[in-house]
Amino acid sequence: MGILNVTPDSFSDGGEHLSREAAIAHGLRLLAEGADLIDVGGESTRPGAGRAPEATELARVIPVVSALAGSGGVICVDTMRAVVAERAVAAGASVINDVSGGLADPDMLQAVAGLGVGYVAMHWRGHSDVMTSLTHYDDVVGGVVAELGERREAAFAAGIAPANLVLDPGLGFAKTAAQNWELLGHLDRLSALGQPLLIGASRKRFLGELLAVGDELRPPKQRDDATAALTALLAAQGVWGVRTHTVTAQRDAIEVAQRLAGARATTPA
Ligand code: PMM
Repeated sequence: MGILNVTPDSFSDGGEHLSREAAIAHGLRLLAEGADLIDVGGESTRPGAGRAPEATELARVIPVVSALAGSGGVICVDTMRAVVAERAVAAGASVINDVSGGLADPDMLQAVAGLGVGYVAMHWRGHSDVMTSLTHYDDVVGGVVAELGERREAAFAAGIAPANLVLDPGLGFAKTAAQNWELLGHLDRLSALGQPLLIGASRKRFLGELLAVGDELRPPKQRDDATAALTALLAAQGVWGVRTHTVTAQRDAIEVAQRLAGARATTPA
């Protein structure tokens, strides 16, 4: 899933694709590099960010979705708003990626059920301006499994088909770096929820902390090799997808993981 942030302030690429033309060109580039889905977002969720007004989000996202629809890739829209989801699907999107898992907008789950499209429900505890204060868990893996399980039940109760639901632990959303690693180390417990998993690790701060020199974090654009290393390990565990800023390296990582899994599955002569 290639990331197309049409925002002035996303943490690693804010402002780079804010003009409609630049956004469309970047989306086409991600598809040419082999992305299966393009995730178009018009609202930054970096820690501390405030909400973008609905009209602003619509103005950023809808023209880009319309232009990319029919280009061969699946268009996904990263939004917490039911109205944006409805307008995006009318413009050609077929998956909604909701970082709040239906918690931010009480109309979202019903809207997605009515649209009959794919839905990514991410684990979330509150908006970006407060999420760094929401990192208390007795057991982060157990807590995220329980809370994501509740979102899965709410999605099913609203009428979203099980085949249309993907779950995401929401790395960095109300989680510390150590908690992100703990979740990544126990994905089998998230898989036990019975839905495909999407993982968004690309360029995130916990990778910058891992690769820091002294107090100096590795800058976001120098976290791509670590992102690809993680992608290979995630692909080996059978995750459904990775949400990423760079596509070629992730495709290569997935090829390596799949080829190795194939070799393991064959019995030596
Ligand atoms: N991370 C960001 C935004 N949207 N959606 C899902 N499903 N999972 C994520 O981990 C996720 C997301 C923040 O990253 P960005 O600013 O690079 O888009």
